[in-house]
Amino acid sequence: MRLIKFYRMGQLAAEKHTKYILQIEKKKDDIESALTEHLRINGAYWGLTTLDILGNLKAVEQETVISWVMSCQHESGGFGGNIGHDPHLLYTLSAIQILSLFNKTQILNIPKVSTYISALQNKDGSFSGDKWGEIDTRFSYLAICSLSLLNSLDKINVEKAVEYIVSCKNLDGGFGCTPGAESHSGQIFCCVGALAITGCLHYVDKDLLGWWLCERQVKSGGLNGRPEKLPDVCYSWWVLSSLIMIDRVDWIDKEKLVKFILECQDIENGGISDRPDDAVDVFHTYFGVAGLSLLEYPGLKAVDPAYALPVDVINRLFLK
Ligand code: GRG
Repeated sequence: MRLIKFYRMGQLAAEKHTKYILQIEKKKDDIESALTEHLRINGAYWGLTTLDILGNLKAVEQETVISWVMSCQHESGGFGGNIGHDPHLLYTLSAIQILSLFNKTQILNIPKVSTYISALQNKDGSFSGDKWGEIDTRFSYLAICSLSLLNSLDKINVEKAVEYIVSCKNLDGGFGCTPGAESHSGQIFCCVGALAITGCLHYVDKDLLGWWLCERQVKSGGLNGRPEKLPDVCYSWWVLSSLIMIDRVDWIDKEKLVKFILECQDIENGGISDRPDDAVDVFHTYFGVAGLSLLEYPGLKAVDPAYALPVDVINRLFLK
């Protein structure tokens, strides 16, 4: 019955999206590639995870990817966005996630990587993203998710880290990047994700936050990131994963959201964009495909809403 509903509204061009992702690597000279050179490892994570959700990770030359990822590691233990670039928590998580996809985290010097991450925790429990010191709840998520995947959460003060995240909770039930900062769906994903990973979801006011999150759905069926803003496929990840983690996903119209995501596909050349008829990119292709997976669209691997990796990858890591 549910399958019939999905097919009536247009289908996911899964093969086209696979081809689109596989050809990105070959187009190293185009403008998009030049602009994203500094965060290539992050783009690789989004692309490879999308391929895995689509069941096509085998189409990638695993050894080449792994040796390139390892050559992005800095002597401090952290990873840069590309070879020779400075390390940052974002790229360090992407490297760990890529190695997790290929079941290869054991090739890491785990104590060294976790020392790099734990050194970025500040006295109040917050995290800086790199040696330059900016603080943001995104960095709390990056550190907590990375260390959890490496089974090394004991290397940080988890209690303090949670305390800092809770101090960023607002009266509307959402979370911002620092205490008192406006609630935004992206930050909410980071805070709720970090609280889910550390077993601290009891700090979330689930009904209040659920209400704020479900109000992000606009007429077209798409979701926005905060009040009065335009819908964007990326929020099919940030909002939906948060709603699932707090068990309030039934509060939105899922069918309308599926339709919105499918309308953002480039049916001819593959890839998904932020809104219908805009240019596609690898990030929105992940957000669309992963969003559809969270909505239980047929034929896709299930994704873990906190770790942003396929559930089978997470089970393989934790049930070992
Ligand atoms: C592994 C899934 C995963 C994530 C890593 C870096 C990170 C952790 C999460 C980022 C969360 C975040 C802040 C997402 C929002 C990104 C975004 C679209 C910001 C745009 O903000 P505005 O103000 O857009 O330009 P709006 O939509 O509010 O107009």
